Amino acid sequence: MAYRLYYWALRGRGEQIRVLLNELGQDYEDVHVGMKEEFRALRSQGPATLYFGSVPMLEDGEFRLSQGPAIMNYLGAEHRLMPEDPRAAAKTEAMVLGAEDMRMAYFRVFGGERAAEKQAKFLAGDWSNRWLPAWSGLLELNGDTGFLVGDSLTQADVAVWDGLDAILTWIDGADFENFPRVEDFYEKIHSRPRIADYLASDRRIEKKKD
Ligand SMILES: N[C@@H](CCC(=O)N[C@@H](CS)C(=O)NCC(=O)O)C(=O)O
Repeated sequence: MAYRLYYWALRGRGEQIRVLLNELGQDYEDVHVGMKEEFRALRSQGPATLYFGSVPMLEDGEFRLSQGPAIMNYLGAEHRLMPEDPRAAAKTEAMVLGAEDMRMAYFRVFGGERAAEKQAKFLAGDWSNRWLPAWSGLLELNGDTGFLVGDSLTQADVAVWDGLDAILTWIDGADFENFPRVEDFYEKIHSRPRIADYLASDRRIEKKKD
């Protein structure tokens, strides 16, 4: 049975899951939950449907899973992208969570009052001094295989790619200057055939601000 992904009709926290399902060649139903009545109805079903009243939620038959990073790790484990070695597996999970932390940092400056000012501060601060050096250093520590853990794709690569892509897309002036490793990584994941096909397809949610 095909997976069913419940999320808004936005990229947001759902997009990394869509990209991963495409990379895995899995069929899925992309359920675009309306942000008002539909979401309220789903949430009113309680934790059996949405553990914590939030989306994304993945349905795999009878099994329902909440929390974006947990969904990424589940799909990675189910489709054998997740390394078997416990330390490598833990590192992979840590990087999926790192991508989520980076996403939260960008959500905080995404819109609202003084967005341009906050975004400029983010680019000069955490983007340049924290996130780019971290991903670059982790790629180097992993022996420049082009992946974050080991020598093949894990769900962490997709999670991080998506976080980087969101920042490049939505924050004017964001780039990879002085971080060629991160740029190479971004391009390499972007051009994987199934991912490139998905990104060029009309299933990819268009660029628009909510
Ligand atoms: N840590 C959670 C955060 C989930 C979350 O905050 N989702 C937002 C949408 S991006 C949501 O459902 N907001 C509605 C609400 O909390 O009422 C995850 O990664 O899934």
